[in-house]
Amino acid sequence: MNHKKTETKLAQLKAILENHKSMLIVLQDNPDPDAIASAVALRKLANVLATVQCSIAHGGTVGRGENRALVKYLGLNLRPIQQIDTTQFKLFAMVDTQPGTGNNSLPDTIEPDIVIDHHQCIQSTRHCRFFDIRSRYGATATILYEYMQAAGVKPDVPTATAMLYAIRSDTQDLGRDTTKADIRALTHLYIPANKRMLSQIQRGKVRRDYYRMLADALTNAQVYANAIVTDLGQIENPDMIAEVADLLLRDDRTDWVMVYGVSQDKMLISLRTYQENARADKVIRHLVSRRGTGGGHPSYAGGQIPIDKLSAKGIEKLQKTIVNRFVKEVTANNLKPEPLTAADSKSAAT
Ligand SMILES: [Mn+2]
Repeated sequence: MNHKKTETKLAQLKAILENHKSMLIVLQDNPDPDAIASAVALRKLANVLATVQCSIAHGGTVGRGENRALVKYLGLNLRPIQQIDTTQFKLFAMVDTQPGTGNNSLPDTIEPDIVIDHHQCIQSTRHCRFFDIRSRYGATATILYEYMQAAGVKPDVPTATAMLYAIRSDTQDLGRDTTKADIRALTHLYIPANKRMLSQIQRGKVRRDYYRMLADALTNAQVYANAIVTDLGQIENPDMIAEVADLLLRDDRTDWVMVYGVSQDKMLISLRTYQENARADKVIRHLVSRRGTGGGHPSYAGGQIPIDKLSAKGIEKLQKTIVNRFVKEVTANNLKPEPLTAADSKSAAT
């Protein structure tokens, strides 16, 4: 997006902020580094442009070791949205997610005033007072970086570090779904960022049960020609789904991965692909159609299906359906899967 457009947007944003004393910034459930960094950047802008006090809230948990380390480093008080009295706020913002996408927990009755995101723009967002959706951008933090630059606001060291990490993690070090804007933002953020802290965050401590979950995920992984599917079962840490998906995509014979698990009455699904011109965001919407919600980016996407009304058998049936749809969509039909970790596995066809 050109500089002029960012300046226009910034002026609109400022005008909205100026009339308020406080704002609730809502993140996606189980927020990732991009959501966290974008919230911190928006809070900074709100403080500088209009002295607005911000609270940051989300559904789900921050489970991934790296993300917990990031939140700790930022000294951030992320609040569970269920514990927030939303009537205390007159101004609501959403970053890295949009109203009605199914991956955030802002009550449907509240329409956010401000939406800044890099996923495909959805209809309900167009009703909001202010929205800036740049679906080609690799990270929401890149949009916020451009706002800060246009506003002449320098990110402090922790904010710069978080934004740098956000862009690196959403684009996998500029390797997926990246634009020139992301590269420019990352280059500029690199100088002020705390590189040693960044390295420590990326090697954030994990809980002991991480290794058991990982072992289960690998043992359960099934290979369907060029695709791997694995079931994490009931999980306390939904971030694990995305983490395992990234790990499995590194298999040298695989270009599609689907990982799923159950958390808080929802079946959660992550998709990843290496295939050029593939559209993981479209595939996920097909997989969850009429049952849940899904979205994302060309090479990575996620979805969720409510299962609170299903029996254990019903859940099993649902999971089978989703796996079948996925396999049919991305591989040659009628393959018999084989375990990923079986000795000397070549391919399902042999
Ligand atoms: Mn993002």
